[in-house]
Amino acid sequence: MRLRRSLKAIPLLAILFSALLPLPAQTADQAWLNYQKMNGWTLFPRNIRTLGSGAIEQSAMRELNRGLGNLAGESAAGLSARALESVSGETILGTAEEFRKLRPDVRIPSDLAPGAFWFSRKDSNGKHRLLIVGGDERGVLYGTFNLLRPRDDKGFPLEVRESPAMPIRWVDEWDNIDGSIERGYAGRSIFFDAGHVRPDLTPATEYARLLASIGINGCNLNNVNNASAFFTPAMFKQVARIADAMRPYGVRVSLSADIASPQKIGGLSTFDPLDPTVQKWWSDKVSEIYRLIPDFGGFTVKADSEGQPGPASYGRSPADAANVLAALLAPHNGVVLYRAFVYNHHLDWNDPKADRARAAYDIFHPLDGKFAPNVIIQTKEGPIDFQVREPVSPLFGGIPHTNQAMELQITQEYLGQQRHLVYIAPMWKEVLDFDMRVNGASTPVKQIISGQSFHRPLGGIVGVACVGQNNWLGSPLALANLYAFGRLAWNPDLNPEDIAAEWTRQTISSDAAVVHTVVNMLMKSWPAYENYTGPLGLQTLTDITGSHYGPNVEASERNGWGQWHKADHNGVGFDRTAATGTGFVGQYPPEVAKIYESEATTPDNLLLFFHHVPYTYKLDQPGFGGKTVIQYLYDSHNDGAAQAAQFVTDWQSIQSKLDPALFADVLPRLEYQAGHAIVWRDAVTQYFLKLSGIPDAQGRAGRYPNRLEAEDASLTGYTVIDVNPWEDASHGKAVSCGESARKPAPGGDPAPNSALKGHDLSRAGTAPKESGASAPAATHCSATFTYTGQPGAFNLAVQYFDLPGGSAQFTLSINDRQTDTWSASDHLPSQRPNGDNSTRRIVRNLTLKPGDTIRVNATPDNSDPAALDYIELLPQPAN
Ligand code: GCW
Repeated sequence: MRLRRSLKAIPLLAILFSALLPLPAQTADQAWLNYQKMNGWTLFPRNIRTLGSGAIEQSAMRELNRGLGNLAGESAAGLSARALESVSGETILGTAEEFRKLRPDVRIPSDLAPGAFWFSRKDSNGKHRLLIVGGDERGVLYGTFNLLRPRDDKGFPLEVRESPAMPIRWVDEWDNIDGSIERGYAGRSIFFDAGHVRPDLTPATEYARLLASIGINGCNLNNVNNASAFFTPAMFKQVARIADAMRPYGVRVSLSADIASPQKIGGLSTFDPLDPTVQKWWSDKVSEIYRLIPDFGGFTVKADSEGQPGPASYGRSPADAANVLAALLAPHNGVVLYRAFVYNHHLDWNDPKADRARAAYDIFHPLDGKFAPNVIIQTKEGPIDFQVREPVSPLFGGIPHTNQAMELQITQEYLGQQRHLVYIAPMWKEVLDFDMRVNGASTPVKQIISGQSFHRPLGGIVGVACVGQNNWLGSPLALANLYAFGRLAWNPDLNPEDIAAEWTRQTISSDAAVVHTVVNMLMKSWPAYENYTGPLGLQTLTDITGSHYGPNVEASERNGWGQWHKADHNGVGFDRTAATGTGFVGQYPPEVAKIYESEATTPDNLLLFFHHVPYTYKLDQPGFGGKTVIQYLYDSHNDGAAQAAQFVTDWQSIQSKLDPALFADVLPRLEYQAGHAIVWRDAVTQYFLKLSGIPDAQGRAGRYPNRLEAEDASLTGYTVIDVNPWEDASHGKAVSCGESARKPAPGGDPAPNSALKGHDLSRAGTAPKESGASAPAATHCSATFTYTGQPGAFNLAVQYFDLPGGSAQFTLSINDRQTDTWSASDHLPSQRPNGDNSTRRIVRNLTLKPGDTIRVNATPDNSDPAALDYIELLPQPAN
């Protein structure tokens, strides 16, 4: 699909050239800037000119011409006469200042702020005139993109005036200098490769276009971990090329800075921010950068966090470190985004007062008012780490004399890593709208970070995007998150559902049924994911010391990382109250603290974040059905998995209206998600069934009547293994072919990028060693099951583990007749069979009678031992 779309958009010569290149460069058309799709939506006079000659204004004009190109192409094919007529006249673009100077005859608003725009369409003397006026050049560009955006049925407005809600609207990329991306799920970096900036930066320009189209004005290019390698003269020169590539779209670049750089790469004996030689080092670096990149945005800092060094090594505070950098950046209009993600990752799980959630407030609240005017404290939206649901970080209410930005994660680290459909905007919206009640007054978080509540000059929102070479975010529907992030950064009052519709019209189709269905899928996706991963404030019950992907309930206990849920035989949840818990609740302003302090008033969807309750605690709030906590856990996981299955049906229901390539790209992703949601459902419900000893009133947890377990089958070559964690396999066991032939990755099973993050896996205690099996390696294995049920027609699910490092082959035969064959060639996390890689293959329309044999034949490949969990007979849908 990517190839096909981009080919449509580029001229013939480029097609000829591109045939010689290995891969077509990705373009903004693959996301939402596809004017072919938006064709005919916006009619504007074709005679276009700009009053200024600046690069950004020229980009605006180019953008209109692109849109027009499509319009012209379409005209022959049937624009109505009226529509054609309406495009005669003139379109004029310019900043307010340019209009005042060059076109004093034209009346424009007198008070457009930077980034703001006004456009108006008028008839005068029988001619149409479209004016696009910006508070500055960026405003002209933002107005242009706004004009080109397809709207709902209300049609094209005659006049629009908007301004951005907050000055900082940035994306962060966690790109490493070698081209890998921490928490990136869409391939390699578009900026860096093998220690250099890539020669072809067309994708960087296309990315800037995408960002500008939603009003994003900054991009921090590199990972906050291990940033010092970027601070060399050679690298600055290369980064300047990226700045050049993005500048025409008004996107300023910035860099993550490693506080220890003066020592790590500067050869100094110290990195104490208050040491004069250290300050001189930074000063030289800042001068060097601005010589090359005059509009450089500034530095993002992760310090004293997860193994990254920081000022604490010298007894200095974050304010000391931030202010030193800020003083150097200030003359250039640069800023420091100092991250509040600072916590001790060697906490004692047995200490009832230890609480990672407290860290940001404990560290930064006492520093309120001590930061320089161009420092912005960048705080993750919740107090832990981008979990499926967290309360809003109390720090937003705790530093009223400090500039603040909220950090959100667009890349779906804990939200299914772009393999699961999760539209995050509804979650962001809840956070942005949350009223902190600072000093007993209305202080919604969106107004705090915009600077409005406490009259701060700076503030904003930062989205960790981690785009890569594979269609920006990997999965086509995941792009709705990048789009929604920008739209909410521009205007946090927008409604996520409207944004979803807007995105769908631009990206997929404006057909009413398509918009309805896709929006419905998007809106249901976060609740579904929350339901099957970690409801009631439990957070994503994943392997928090490893992949952050599949289920691993036990991983969030007994480790130093503080992402705990404190489940035991009697109850579950983390007591963070002031009265009996860690006191975290006391960090909120009194009105909010009062709500969270009591079980009864804490919203049920956050209950277990704040309180430890017995499994039999009744959830009385609307929507929770008066269920006990344990029954709600069982029900929500079943509901979530059912909803994931429904996404497949929803998508199929609009097949005839979809671009076939898009349909075919998305369908298997949704099918995979539906299968993985079952893995999640079973893992979490089995786990809590065993721990609590309380059965599921509906009898589902731990009981799988239609399953035939691989360990009970007649096995040739296969050996029975314990899966770890046990809850990731049906009854804790699976079979594995050629165990001894496997070469696990050295050091066991680290998290992707764990070396970069500095996650201390030795402390985790959850990464089991490989079994030291010494049996000779099998090259083929089979598991044979005998069907004993009623004759009938079935779909059959084969649940196997698709390990990385090899493509195991599977075949399914009924009575020795092969009915399906496939290879396990996905690239899922983890080197061992577990919930990260447990995968479902559905074979449809089988007829079975008693005595039939069902055989799974498997051939392992390299480090993929073709491990198998079970087969399951699914009743066939009526049709
Ligand atoms: O979410 C966690 C991630 C790390 C990340 C860290 C952070 C860049 O697991 O990969 O490191 O947060 O935000 O600094």
